[in-house]
Amino acid sequence: MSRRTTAVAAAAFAVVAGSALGGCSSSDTGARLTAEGAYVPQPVMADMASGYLTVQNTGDGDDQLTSVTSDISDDVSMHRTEGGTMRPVTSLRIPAGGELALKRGGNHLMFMKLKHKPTRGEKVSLELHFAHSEPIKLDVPVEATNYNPEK
Ligand SMILES: [Cu+2]
Repeated sequence: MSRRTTAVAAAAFAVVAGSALGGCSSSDTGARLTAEGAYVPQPVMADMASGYLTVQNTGDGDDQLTSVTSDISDDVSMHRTEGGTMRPVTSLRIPAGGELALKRGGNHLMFMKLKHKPTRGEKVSLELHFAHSEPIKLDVPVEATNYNPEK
């Protein structure tokens, strides 16, 4: 009896874990999203960190990143960088057949009021929420402070 319950629970967990590993999500509006290359540089300050990632949309419908939640902060915002200044926005577009790139010097995530300062080698959990697609959960590595995969 209890053995059977355990097997059912394990199967259910495998399904959840499988979808989380893929980092993929689709919607009834035609968006097909994949999140990749996510990282958080080890922050210099104790109360604030940034985050970067790319969301690909291989579908034929647009979507929007509308919010991000995390285990290290209850206050995660999306920032758009224009002309050297950054400002918070309520959504970022992910065009059909295109991508939303959050990278150094450009649009990015900001984690405010950190519950603890993440250090290199640690993983930060992120959940991306979209206007149309199901959320994508990610375990994001904390990299060196100056890490930049673009260089
Ligand atoms: Cu910012």
